[in-house]
Amino acid sequence: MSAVSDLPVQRGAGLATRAAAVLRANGVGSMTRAAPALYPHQWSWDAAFVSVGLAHLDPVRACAELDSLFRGQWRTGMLPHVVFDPDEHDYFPGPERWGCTEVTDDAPRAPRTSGICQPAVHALAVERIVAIAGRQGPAAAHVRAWLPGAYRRLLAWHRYLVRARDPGCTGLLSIHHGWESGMDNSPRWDGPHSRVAVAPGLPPYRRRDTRVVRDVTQRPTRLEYDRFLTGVEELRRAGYDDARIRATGSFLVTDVFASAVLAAASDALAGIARSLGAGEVAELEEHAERFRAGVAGSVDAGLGLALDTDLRTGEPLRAETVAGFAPLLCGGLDAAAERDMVALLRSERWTGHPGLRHAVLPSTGPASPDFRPRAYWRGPSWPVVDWFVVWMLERRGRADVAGPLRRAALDQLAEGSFAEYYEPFTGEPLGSAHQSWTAAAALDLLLR
Ligand code: 9WN
Repeated sequence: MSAVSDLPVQRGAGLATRAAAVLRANGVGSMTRAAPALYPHQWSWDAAFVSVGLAHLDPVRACAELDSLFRGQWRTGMLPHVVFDPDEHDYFPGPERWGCTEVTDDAPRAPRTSGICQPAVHALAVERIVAIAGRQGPAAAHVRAWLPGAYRRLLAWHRYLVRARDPGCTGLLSIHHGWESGMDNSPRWDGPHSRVAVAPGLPPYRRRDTRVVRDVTQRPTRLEYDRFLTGVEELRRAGYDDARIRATGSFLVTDVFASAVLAAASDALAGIARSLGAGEVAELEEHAERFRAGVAGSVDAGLGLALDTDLRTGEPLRAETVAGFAPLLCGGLDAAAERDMVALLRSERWTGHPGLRHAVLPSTGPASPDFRPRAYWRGPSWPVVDWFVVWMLERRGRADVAGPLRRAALDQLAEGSFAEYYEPFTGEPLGSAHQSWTAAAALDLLLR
């Protein structure tokens, strides 16, 4: 592990050492808890991000992290959003609440999993692991030997998304639950969530998150949580059958951020296919183009951001959130439109807002009426998101845009608690401490 960063060298090296210690401490066998107390299982997109952090320490362990996640892959190809550690019972909602194996044969008997998915960042993580492992030495040889198997699993995952979540070939993925977006209570979903009627018969439950994060202003509200769990009941009753959910589920939206992730991940997977001499290159390139076009076509001229759509009403969801910058992740805008979007990103509505402690991207625009600086996905800045935006921009050759964001993200992380998210005006760390993906973000931003 060799530190290269814009932080003074010793500070950067110290931060990388501490980040590595967090990842190691959160590891249980070949999986890493998303966070030690709040999320004591393996989450899907967390595991992908974590695997990139781990690759800097031990590429073999990075591969094992993804293998562990893919053990939860469903027969349909779906990669579930949580793979449960069988030895950990103090989490809610756990496998019993999801009840997947009780209602569908598509879910594996073991490990137990949830019944929904998250953004498909995994092929991008694999591309990065291959790059970090390099071409020489035993780690590189291990990754090379592991890659064909990983590729087949990723291909099944991508094909599931394309088939089941965009059956009309629109270039936009639909999601069935707010948790699938990974940005659970974002104002993006306020309209659609308001139409999720909390079931009178919702089985009682006791939240665990608010016993770990005692300041309830940092977590989703009671009503939001009731709606999340109503969604779980609906999906379980539909047997986690995508076609049935599409026809009857009360929450059905396109997710422009997840669609951009799939476009970029399809580029990455096409590159992997090419390197392996696999036959699906053209298919994967077509997926990338389709979703890139879908994302680019979602930009709202007034807001200057890409918007999701409520598929139950046909209405665009006019929230100013970080997801609106989705086209910057995957490309697809013409030069003038990209210039406008970059200008918006740098403007006082976003990273140039004079109140920000660090010029990072808050989850909701600080000038938007929806902005709440402590409330989870309604305003706090999430280091994992900044890292991902930096990484995608650099991947697209936009180091000019990525550079300042990268430096600001590292300044925020230098505080050293590896918080899940931060109050953007004060820099106060919020949510979980020692969050695995935040440690991974620090490592990759420092060591790239
Ligand atoms: C529900 C693990 C996960 C992240 C999500 C984040 C949060 C869970 C929660 O934590 O979601 O899946 O209980 O709030 O929103 O993006 O993957 O870190």
